[in-house]
Amino acid sequence: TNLSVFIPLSDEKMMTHCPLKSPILVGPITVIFAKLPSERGIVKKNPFVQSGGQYRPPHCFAHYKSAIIIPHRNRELHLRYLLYYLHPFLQRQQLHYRIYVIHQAGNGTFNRAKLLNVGVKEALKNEDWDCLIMHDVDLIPENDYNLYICDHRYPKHMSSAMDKFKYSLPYWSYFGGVSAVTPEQYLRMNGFPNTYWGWGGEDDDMFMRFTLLKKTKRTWKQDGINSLDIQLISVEEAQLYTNITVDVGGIT
Ligand code: NGS
Repeated sequence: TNLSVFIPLSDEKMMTHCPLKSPILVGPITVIFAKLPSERGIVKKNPFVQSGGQYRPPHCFAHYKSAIIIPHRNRELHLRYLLYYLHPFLQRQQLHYRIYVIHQAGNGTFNRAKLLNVGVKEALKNEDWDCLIMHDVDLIPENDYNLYICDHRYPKHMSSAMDKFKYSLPYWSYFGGVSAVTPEQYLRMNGFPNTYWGWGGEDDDMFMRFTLLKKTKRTWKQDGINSLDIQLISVEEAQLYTNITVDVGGIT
């Protein structure tokens, strides 16, 4: 007979890549801090976000995989607003992403860069991310044309126009706020310094790792991911983010 048989392709096999430019970007949005959104409310608004704060576009293959790494302690309200705005922002960019919150246990001096090192290390256990986005908890992106993806040639500074700096840079080498490096760039710069306790300086050190100036010139090879010394306390998959708690020790 001339009869043939066929097996229908599963949805996954029929799925194509997302368009190179996401068609659902909206550009600038108005960020307001009126009523604090509830965690449940955010979960409801983001039905495709999976446990651990992970998302893949449901109808197409993402071009880019970005891990968002947020150092954190006692900034629950900031975190809530950030999650409220960040999840939809990343989904409009049609990224495969996961949000990691790195929580510093105890009351010792905060160490942002060390928490970032922990976040990178843990994130790379989950997935071969294309891009690591280092994100302050108190900064909210206002325009989704600012794509949370990496540039393979250079580390990228994402928050180059912040309201508190009148939408320009406080100084030309400013690398703080939000910045993006590929895992390859991260390894090449020996990660981030572990030795900046309390506020300030660590982002300048991170910047210097590429230009190798001043103190960093002497320290970057010894102080980084190769010297990271921490106690991991827990890794939990919350609904809106992966919650990593770590004891980073004290001033050494
Ligand atoms: C510099 C700090 C940076 C900091 C920047 C902006 O002075 O870590 O100010 O700070 N460098 C040193 O302390 C060496 S801000 O205005 O955002 O509070 O990011």
